[in-house]
Amino acid sequence: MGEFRVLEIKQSIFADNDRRAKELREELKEKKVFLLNLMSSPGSGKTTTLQRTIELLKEKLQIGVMEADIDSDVDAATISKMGVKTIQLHTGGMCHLDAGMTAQGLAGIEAGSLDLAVLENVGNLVCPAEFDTGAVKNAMILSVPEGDDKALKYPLMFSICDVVLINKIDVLPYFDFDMETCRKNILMRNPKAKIIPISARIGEGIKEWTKWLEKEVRQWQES
Ligand SMILES: Nc1nc2c(ncn2[C@@H]2O[C@H](COP(=O)(O)OP(=O)(O)O)[C@@H](O)[C@H]2O)c(=O)[nH]1
Ligand SMILES: [Mg+2]
Repeated sequence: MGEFRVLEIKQSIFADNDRRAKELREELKEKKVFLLNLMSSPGSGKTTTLQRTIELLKEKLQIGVMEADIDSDVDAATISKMGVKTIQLHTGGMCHLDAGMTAQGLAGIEAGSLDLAVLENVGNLVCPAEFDTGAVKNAMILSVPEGDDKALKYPLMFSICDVVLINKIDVLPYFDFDMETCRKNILMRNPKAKIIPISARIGEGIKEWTKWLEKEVRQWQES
């Protein structure tokens, strides 16, 4: 049998991406642009939460949104109606965004003039957690119908998130979802996680979330 080398491609992909993500964060710092990476399963409420967030913050912050999707522009069409800069990023089948793709999106949206750029990542609890996008903070949404045990099943996603929004609390009476169990499971994965129960539908909790976000943006810009 001939000799051959084994190349650990995955590791080199991650190392390259981590380097690019670090550079991107430094560029964002210089330009005083805060990048939020918003992740969740499909249908947990990323786009709806963004709509509520934009309503409360668009008079205070210049906001731009990057809508990542495998192949559609439904969410970009929804968000662009809110009167903020919007761009659709087609990943061409990829289940996540990496730092290079995010940098292309930021250039496409001319993010230099923004206070807050939001990346709505591809709906998936696995792949997006593995790739640092260069974001200043990672947020994820877990919705009530998905169950209170998700942090046990997707440990990496919960461990890399700074904030977890528990969405769709308006439907709590109809699901076997225990808020305290959910909190306990999240904090077991990530004791530092900020947890905010919300309903993007009726607006509950959105003020607390936007207050947290605005404070983080100001801190990033002033530090
Ligand atoms: N009952 C309820 N439905 C919600 C809430 N937030 C979003 N939805 C619904 O959940 C579905 C998926 O929401 P969407 O924002 O598109 O999720 P995304 O795929 O994560 O962007 C839509 O039918 C929304 O109207 C909520 O707080 N409560
Ligand atoms: Mg969406």
